[in-house]
Amino acid sequence: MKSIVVGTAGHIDHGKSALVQALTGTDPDRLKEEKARGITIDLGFAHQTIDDINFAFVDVPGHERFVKNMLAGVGGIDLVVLVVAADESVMPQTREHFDICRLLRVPAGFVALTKADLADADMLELARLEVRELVAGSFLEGTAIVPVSARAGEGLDAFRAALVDAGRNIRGRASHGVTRLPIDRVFSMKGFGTVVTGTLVSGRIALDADLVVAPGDRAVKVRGVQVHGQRQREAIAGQRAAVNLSGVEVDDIERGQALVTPGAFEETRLADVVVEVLPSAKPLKHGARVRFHQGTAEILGRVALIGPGGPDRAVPSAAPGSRAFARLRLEARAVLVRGDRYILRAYSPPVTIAGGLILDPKPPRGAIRSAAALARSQRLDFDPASGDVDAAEQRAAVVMLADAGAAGLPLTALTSRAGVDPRNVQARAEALVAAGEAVRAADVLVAARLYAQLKGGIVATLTQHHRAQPLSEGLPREELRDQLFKRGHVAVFDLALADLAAANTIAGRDRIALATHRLALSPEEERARAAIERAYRDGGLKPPDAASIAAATGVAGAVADRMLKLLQRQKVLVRVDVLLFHDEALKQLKAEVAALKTTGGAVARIDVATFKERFGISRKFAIPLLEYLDRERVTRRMGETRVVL
Ligand SMILES: Nc1nc2c(ncn2[C@@H]2O[C@H](COP(=O)(O)OP(=O)(O)O)[C@@H](O)[C@H]2O)c(=O)[nH]1
Ligand SMILES: [Mg+2]
Repeated sequence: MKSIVVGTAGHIDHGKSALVQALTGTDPDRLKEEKARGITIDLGFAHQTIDDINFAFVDVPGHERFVKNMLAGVGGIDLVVLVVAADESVMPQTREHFDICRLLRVPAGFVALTKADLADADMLELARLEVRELVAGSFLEGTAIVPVSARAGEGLDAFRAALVDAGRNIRGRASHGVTRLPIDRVFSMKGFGTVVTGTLVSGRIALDADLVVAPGDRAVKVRGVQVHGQRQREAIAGQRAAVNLSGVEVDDIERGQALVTPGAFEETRLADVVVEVLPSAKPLKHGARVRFHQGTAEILGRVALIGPGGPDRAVPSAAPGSRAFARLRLEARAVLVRGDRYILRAYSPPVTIAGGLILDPKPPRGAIRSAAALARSQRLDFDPASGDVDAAEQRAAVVMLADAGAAGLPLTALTSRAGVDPRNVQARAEALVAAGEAVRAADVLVAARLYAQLKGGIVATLTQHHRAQPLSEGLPREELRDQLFKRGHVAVFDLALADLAAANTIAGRDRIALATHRLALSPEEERARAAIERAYRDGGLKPPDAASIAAATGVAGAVADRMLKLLQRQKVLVRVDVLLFHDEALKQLKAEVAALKTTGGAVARIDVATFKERFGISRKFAIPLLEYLDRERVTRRMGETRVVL
């Protein structure tokens, strides 16, 4: 069965609650104080099935002091009934509630002319005219205006028909997306514990699901789900649900938080937005303190206008009726994603002044009074109702890639920040790569331009290094990273090296060099290198002393030192303890010792004395070499002897 959430809207005492009660039989005014004072203070709830549609009613207070409660209820509605009393016609909160519905882009609705029993034909006609004037050019233009009397019970059939009519045209909400239920009530139920209620604006909530209450990222488990007072296995988007939670106390949750899929939203105090200033409001000044409403939350914050501004020194402002880009700086964290709509009310008096669309819930800190910042906002701008959503999503991802720089944009941020449906994340990443905008390394994306710069930087740095130090075989990998990509994502750096190696541009693992790099030795160095290498090769297991190699080979001391280091870096000479051996001598030794094992098949043992004798070397060489063989796992020491492995 289709579920539709209907919100009432309209001035106080215009008969909203009476209408809901006449339709559903439930009095939505549930607080003692509401009964005593005869007014709605907080949200009221009731439900009714008409034809084959489930209507969940969210009844809101009309009093100007309780607009914040009205806002907590209107966020998730599919359809609004704008209630106008026929005897009073359009009043201030009729306008304010209507403005709010427009700014939030409530998708559908119609008008109820209530208290029809108190109005004669002329009054009714006047009210109709005023309503038509109010809704001209809006989503309610041309919709039904239904006279009703809750008291006399007249017009209710026509009202139900209008409700079903409007309901049929409403598209369902996305129940496959991420779960999000802005919490509007929290209470404790005997035998159950913590229960939260709200309108499930997207996704589903199933029994035993693991979700989080955010802001605060508190992990909870779903112990029970009720929809319209009935236990269910799950609630789906577009339904009002009561959810029994374990893992959290009533005192730890409040209205304004949301029950969401872990990691799917940004908890943020900064958001770049489109702001639409109401024509009836004062100019919205840069720096203005405001009340930010989104979902069921109300958070104080300030508006900073984005863009270079005019040449004058006056505080910039957004004119009434205009559309501008702004950065909201909130005083507490909000749970936001790109595409969310919100309302701004003035700090004092708290009247509705503007609303708009979240473009980026996690913008990079930095200057916003610039032409570049304005251009960035323009690239992020979009209309969720247009057909351009796919292109807009791609554009936004490109901006966010540029923001992310070398650190890269994690794939998860495509959902939490750019609002990409989790099922489309891989496709979006592929589209960015295919368009030449991004390069993917493990689970991060990096801007293609920056990646090209990194590769260019690696080649340039190595070129310079080889020029400055022709005897070096290259730069240690970590040093290269420190120089070029210190704050960058390591997977991106690794990918750049792998790409360059695959293209045969660079070579090496621990030390990176250009593939074309050849050691450039002077003829003198070449001779010295050859002489030293020969001396060690000839020395075999009784190599010369490094300190006297210069004298022994007739090479100048400084040159000999350089060549000794070079031969070690090239792994021609290998350091064992304080001695240097030619690599070939060691390889041959290992082979010969290992071969002992195969003669006879029995366990081969070797001790210092036989080792010295066999290889004709003194203790000075024998001990470090035997320990070397142990380290190389050719032998294992057992007391005074060694076993060949
Ligand atoms: N005569 C008449 N009075 C009504 C009708 N509907 C509501 N009222 C009265 O108008 C007052 C305000 O109604 P209520 O539903 O609380 O208004 P709300 O503030 O918009 O929710 C109450 O005293 C109701 O009894 C109606 O159809 N006819
Ligand atoms: Mg009421």
